[in-house]
Amino acid sequence: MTAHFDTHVAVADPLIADALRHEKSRQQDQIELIASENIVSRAVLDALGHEMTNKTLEGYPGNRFHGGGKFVDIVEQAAIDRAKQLFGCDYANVQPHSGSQANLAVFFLLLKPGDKVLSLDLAAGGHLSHGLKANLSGRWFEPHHYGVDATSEVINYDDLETQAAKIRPKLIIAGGSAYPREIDFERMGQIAEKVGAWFHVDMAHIAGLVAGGVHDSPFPHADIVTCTTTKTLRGPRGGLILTNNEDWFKRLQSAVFPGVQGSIHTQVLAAKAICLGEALTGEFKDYAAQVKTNARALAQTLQTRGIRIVSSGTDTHIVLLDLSSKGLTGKQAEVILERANITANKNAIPNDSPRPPEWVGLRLGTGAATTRGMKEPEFAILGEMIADLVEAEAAGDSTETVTRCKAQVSGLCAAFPVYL
Ligand code: DSN
Repeated sequence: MTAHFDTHVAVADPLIADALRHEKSRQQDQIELIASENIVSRAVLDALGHEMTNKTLEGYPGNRFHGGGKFVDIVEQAAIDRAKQLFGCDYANVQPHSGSQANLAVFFLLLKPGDKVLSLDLAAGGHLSHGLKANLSGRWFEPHHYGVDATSEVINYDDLETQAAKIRPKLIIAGGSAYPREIDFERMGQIAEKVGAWFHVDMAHIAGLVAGGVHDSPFPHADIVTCTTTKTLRGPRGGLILTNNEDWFKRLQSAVFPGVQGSIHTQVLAAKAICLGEALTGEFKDYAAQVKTNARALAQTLQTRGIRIVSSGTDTHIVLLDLSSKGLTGKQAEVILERANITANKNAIPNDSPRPPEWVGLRLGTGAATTRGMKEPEFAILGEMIADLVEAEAAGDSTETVTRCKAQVSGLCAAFPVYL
């Protein structure tokens, strides 16, 4: 947090200053294993608190509806150029306020109300913006979902092909929030082509792994790609849309603005440009590789301790635990971990209950703790602690284990500070 924080916010609004201060300490004192989180650089933080936030602008660089935009133009053009370079594509829209809004703009571009969409089932790791009934995407379009193989818990592309041929969707979506395995974008692109569907990849969770070259790129297989700049890409809250299709791109600009958004979050554009620049460095490639290595180390430790890992492992930053054999729900595990200052979230696993309180999954992710500098030995320690906590809670007596793990977490947090 910048130096003026303590004075300006504390004077203007003590309630909020206090909450901000506590949140900052919480981030230092807890180990973050929520798979969608990360720790942005100081440069990204500074941009988010910059006076650029005062600037109202609509439109695109060189073609704005308001005056005074020449410096935002520089920022937006840099973000566009860096996104294209990073992901190897011809066109980028860097304005979406979130991943869900990026997806909404894609639907606005490609679909009419009632069109069929085929996406990964939420319980198999999909995302709510891909056709959940409670989301606009599930109300305005006709959602169909593919799952994972009952035994391997990995997408069965032959089954997907059969299903797609039967449904004939207008759009096939790959990606989600809790799918731990590498997605075969080439095969999915072939399936989409065969059934006459467009192929949309939402790489929100894995964008940093793609950027770092440790996960296959959706290009050239996807027609259109969305992502967030948070998560493994380690940037501000916001979205991107990428494509190689020039005809679409012109319409896509209008689909984002004025289609689903108004004015730009100008300061976020600056933060996005910075994060995309950071992701182009060799240092980021090393980071992305370490994220994957750490996830494997965590999964291996937990597996050795008898906790079932959905799909028997991971190819990404995500490790999804099935706690049913331990007799715990995901929520119970989330609570016991948090008492020891480890944060994670309950999650559905394939064929889980439709009721979130009954879910038996716990989702872990390695992005944030890897940014703190933790490597395989620390992730092995974390795995042991998680297994200890789960077992103690299942046995009905976790007090001592919580106290011990909390002290261990405190040591790790001191050795690996969030900001140096
Ligand atoms: N989709 C939610 C998650 O994965 O946690 C938020 O990004």
